[in-house]
This record gives sequence, C-alpha cells and structure tokens, in this order.
Amino acid sequence: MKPKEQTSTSRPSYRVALLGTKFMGKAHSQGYRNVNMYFADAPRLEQVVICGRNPDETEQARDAFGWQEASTDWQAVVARDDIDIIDVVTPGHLHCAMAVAAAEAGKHVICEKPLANTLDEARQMLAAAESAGVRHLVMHNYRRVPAVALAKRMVEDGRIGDIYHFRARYLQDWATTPGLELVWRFDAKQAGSGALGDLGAHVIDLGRYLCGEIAELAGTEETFVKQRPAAAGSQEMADVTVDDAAALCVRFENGAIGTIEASRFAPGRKNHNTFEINGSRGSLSFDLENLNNLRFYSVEDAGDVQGFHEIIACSLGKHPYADNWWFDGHLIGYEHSFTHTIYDWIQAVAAGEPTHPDFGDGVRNQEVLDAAARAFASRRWESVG
Ligand code: SOE
Repeated sequence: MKPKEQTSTSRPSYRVALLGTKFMGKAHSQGYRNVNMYFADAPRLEQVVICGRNPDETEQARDAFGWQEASTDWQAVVARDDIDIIDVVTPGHLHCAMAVAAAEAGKHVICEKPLANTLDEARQMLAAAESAGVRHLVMHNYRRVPAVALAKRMVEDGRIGDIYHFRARYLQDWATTPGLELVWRFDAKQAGSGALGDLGAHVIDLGRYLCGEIAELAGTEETFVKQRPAAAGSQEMADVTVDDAAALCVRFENGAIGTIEASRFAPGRKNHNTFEINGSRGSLSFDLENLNNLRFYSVEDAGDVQGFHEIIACSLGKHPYADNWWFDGHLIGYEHSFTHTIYDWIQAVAAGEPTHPDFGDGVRNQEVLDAAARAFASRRWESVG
C-alpha cells in the first residue's frame, strides 16, 4: 500500500472565519491549511479572515497562518454573507456570545473546549445552533489522534470486553513557572475554571467517548499558588480565582468506575494526557506524550507471551487517518489531530450530517464540570445532569 494520491476534483468549498489568534488560532489554522493537501476528498476550505483584539498581532497572525484578511471586529465578521463557518478559539468567556451570534447569522460553528464557562451558557449555545439548523462542533481534538481512534474501534469491537475502569489524568507543569503572572487562565471571569475545565474537559470527553456517560462523581480541588503578579514584572499581586488541580472519582452509567485528575502542578509532565481502560478481556493504555502508540493487553494471549503490546498506530490500511499521511512508522504529531477533526467536520457539513463531539457533547461535558464544582463545595457525591 502507499499513501493516498492527491486528486483534483471540483468540490464544494467553504469560507472560514477564525475568531482568535493565539495558540489555538495557530493549531486550527494549521488544520485549515493542510486538510485539502492531505485529504483529497475534502471540500475546499478557504481561510478568509482571522479576528483578534490587537491590530498588529492580528495582522502578524494573518500573514503567518495564511489568512486572506485580518479584522478586529468579530461582530462584523460574523454578519458577513461571504462566510460559511465561524471557528471560535478565544478565552471561554467569549464563547457563548460569539457562537450564538454565529448560529443566529446562519453560520456553521466550531468552538474550542470547554464549550462555555457555565452550563447555562453551554445550553444557550446548543439551543441557538439547533434553532438555526447549523452544524456545530466542540474541538475535543484528542478523539482523532489515530491511537485514540483505534482505542475507540477496539472498545466497540469488544476487544477488551466489558469495561471495569477508566483511569485518566491530564498533567502539565507550566503553572509552576516561578513568578508567572496572572494570565487569563488563572481568572475565573475569563476561564470559568482552571485545570478542571482546561485539561479535565479533555479527559471527561475521552471518558464519555470511550466508556460512556458519567452518572455521578465526588472530588476535590486545590489552588496551590493563591496570588500572582497582576502583570508580567508588576509588583502588584492579584488573586488566582480558579483551581490549579482537581481530582475526581467517577461512576459511569454502565457500572464502570474510575478516576480523573487534572493538574498544572506536575513538574516534568509537559502535556501528559493519559488514560488506561481495563475490561473483562483486556486493557488499553495511551499517553499523549507518546501519541503514535497504543498499548494493548489481551487475556487471549497465550501464557508465555502475555503482556502489553505496543501498537504504532500509523500503518497504511490498518489505522485511522494513516492512509492520508506517510508510509508505515513515519509517525505524526499533536497538530494532526486538528487536521483530522477539521476533515471529519467539513465532510459532515458538506453531507448535511451531524458530527461529534457536537455542542450536545459540549453540554454533557459541562454537566460533568458543573457536578464537579458542586462536589467540591458539598464534599459529597453529586449526580451529573
Ligand atoms: C493548556 O495549556 C492547553 O493549551 C489546553 O488549553 C489545550 O486544550 C490542550 O490541547 C493543550 O494544553
């Protein structure tokens, strides 16, 4: 086998506007720039306009990320009739206003995770998208890391049997940087929550995707550094108003039990989004810091070779998305998960079909985050939803 060839066919095209210019602006732009190069059957995507607050920074992003225009007026961009898709990659406090305006303007909408800062906002976003009859997606990109998509296929095929455990943690350490100022992720008004919503939302989505709905939970949170410089180099200190870390104990509707952790205070863990699923016929284990690989243990293996297999999930004709990239073993990276997500999304938009995770998944995710906040306060088990 060999990678798919590029075929030039006349295909529908979609004009995109991106609201946001920072880290996620770069990651999403990379996806828009590459989807037509590597996925020959994808509708054409046109990077029309990128929006930001600062004119100079937005112009730099336009030039660097391959957009035709730059704007600092997101409302005007959302109202344009030459835009088909709005992609929201701003801090969480802007998600609801932007996504609702986009839906009401008849645009298909992508939004970064978590969908919103509150359950009420998330429900407003879903209602607006459904009422407008537009397609909607929340960018839980890790579902489309090939090794994770392979894990999903293996669970669905019964390769690990009935699920007993989902054990997951998403650990980073950037917040332990000495003297780090109060960036927006430490401010509840902008971010909603801290590690719980930023990192925990990803793990909650993977738990829902791979193991089913979470029924109830208990948990705790901590803010280890309670004040930070109000701005870089400032002597004035400001309060951190979100969690630095959270730990949950969860029970799934199907009877499985598990643990979910999210922390920005794990020195040495740079982007350590890892899960293990244990079932009646075997186990699966994944680590984003080794994202091409999936580890699989099967009780079917004969005694003398029992052990975790290390699967390199990028083989042509075998693994999700592999045919669109390179020959076996050439590996891919974090950014490819955005390209895969945008590819599946635009295929669904063109076909007039829903794709997941949609805003309904975003609401379910927000219900888990909301239950976690209630559990932190009550110090009791809380139901989800
Ligand atoms: C946090 O640092 C972060 O950028 C998350 O916000 C992203 O969702 C994750 O993919 C990488 O880490």
